[in-house]
Amino acid sequence: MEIPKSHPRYHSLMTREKLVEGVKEGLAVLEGLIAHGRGEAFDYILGEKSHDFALEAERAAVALMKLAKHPVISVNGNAASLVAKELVELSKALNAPLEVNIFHYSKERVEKIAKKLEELGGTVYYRGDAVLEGISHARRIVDSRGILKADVVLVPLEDGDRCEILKRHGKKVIAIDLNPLSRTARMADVTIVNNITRAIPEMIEFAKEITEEEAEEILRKYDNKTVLKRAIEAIRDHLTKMAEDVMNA
Ligand code: PTJ
Repeated sequence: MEIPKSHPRYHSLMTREKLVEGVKEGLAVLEGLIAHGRGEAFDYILGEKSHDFALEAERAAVALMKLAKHPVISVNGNAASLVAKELVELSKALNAPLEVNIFHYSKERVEKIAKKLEELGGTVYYRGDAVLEGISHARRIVDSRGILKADVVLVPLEDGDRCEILKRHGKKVIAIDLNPLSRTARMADVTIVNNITRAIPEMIEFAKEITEEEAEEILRKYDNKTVLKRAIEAIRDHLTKMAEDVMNA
């Protein structure tokens, strides 16, 4: 579909189109469109921008991955449809391999996502030769070289019990989720309340800038509870402003 650049919702519509393409290519599932709609709604009431609390969490996420022994970036259908190229770039910048891990499991889709990332130059794990004990659904299928032995896992765009289980396995979890109220957002060690389409490019820049020394300092000062609180307050403040704008119009 041709979307004119002058359209007031150009970026949002282009992102939608990417996801629709992802479904057509067999990378994402139809449920991914519903999940995206939820994300869009939160993005809207957050003002569709990278807030200071998101940037702070992105810096902490990069710091955590820089200091990790085995950082891994988990990729699902939505993430692969929206930011495949950027995920490969981040993976290289942080020396953190990508692992395909999907909720609505099919071997064919795992391979399609892996192929797309590999074509872009990514190091991708998708052997599925190990199981993460404690999870009953398909996300338990992991790669013994990746999530199984990882000490830090970046999990973009998911809500469910995996974050809790990963933590029970002693791993630190970084979530990217526009919904600060989701279980994953509340349980993660670092929660990036931002659109993945903005968060990953920003993280690539931080990965180039932050030294290991700085990483330690960033983590010493970081408090995820405060970040979550600020995200929820940002929604409240944005809605208050919108209500005032209605009255003043
Ligand atoms: O490819 P699969 O099979 O692994 O399936 C992927 C989906 C996304 C369908 C699956 O993980 C799922 O059902 O996710 P949930 O439980 O709907 O959670 C997705 C979360 O991501 C929600 O809290 C959304 O608000 C959030 N979200 C959606 N789009 C974005 C987003 N967060 C950041 N950026 C987005 N673009």
